[in-house]
Amino acid sequence: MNQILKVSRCDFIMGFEKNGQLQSWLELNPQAIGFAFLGRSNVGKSSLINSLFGKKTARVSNTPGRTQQINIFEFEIYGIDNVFYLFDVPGYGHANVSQRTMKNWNQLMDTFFQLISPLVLLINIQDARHPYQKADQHFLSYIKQLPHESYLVLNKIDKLKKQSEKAKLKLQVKELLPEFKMLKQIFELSALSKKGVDKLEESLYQYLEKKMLAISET
Ligand SMILES: Nc1nc2c(ncn2[C@@H]2O[C@H](COP(=O)(O)OP(=O)(O)OP(=O)(O)O)[C@@H](O)[C@H]2O)c(=O)[nH]1
Ligand SMILES: [Mg+2]
Repeated sequence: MNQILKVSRCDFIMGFEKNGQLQSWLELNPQAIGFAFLGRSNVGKSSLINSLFGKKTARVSNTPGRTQQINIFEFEIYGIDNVFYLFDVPGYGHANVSQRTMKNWNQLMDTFFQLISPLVLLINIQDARHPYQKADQHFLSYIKQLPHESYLVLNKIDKLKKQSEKAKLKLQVKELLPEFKMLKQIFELSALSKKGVDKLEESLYQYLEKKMLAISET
């Protein structure tokens, strides 16, 4: 079996609500290697983070929009001797937040995407039951122009019961691909039942290995 991502340590560093602090951190870490989890509110970002990095890394909630700040963690894994970074980013596409919150969120995101190390993999999580919503389309179009690699994760497949629903998802994904070439891989999984998570773990390990090699060669 191939190596998979097995986290030996994951520690919370800081939660950023304000632009200034976030900017300083990102400027100090231009070569950070790691993963950013991004998606609409409630798609299961925090749940997936917990299933990969340990039970209580991120906060899971029933209230959409709960994660309001960019939380940064540092982690180490078995097999590669280095410190990596994990970014839990608040969900995009909120309907029910104040203008002020929205403005703050937009500013944080602008800073994040302008300064985030290009070695960070952008992991876009969508809901497998209804992927590629308007907000998802905007988001994918936005990250298309960035130098980062990205993955698409379709979460909550445990909720797809019918064969016709699964077939529909396959078709939707196929249509997406030609437009978004920066999507290196697509995963269908359930953060809840863990089905399909192992394939992602394998790929995440390979990603870190590849970036370490790239850095050592420069
Ligand atoms: N059935 C099912 N439920 C899930 C899955 N993943 C997450 N959930 C549920 O979806 C809800 C939202 O999960 P979170 O992990 O908090 O979602 P989030 O994307 O971090 O949400 P925000 O932080 O608000 O942006 C919770 O009730 C989870 O238990 C899954 O794979 N299957
Ligand atoms: Mg969350």
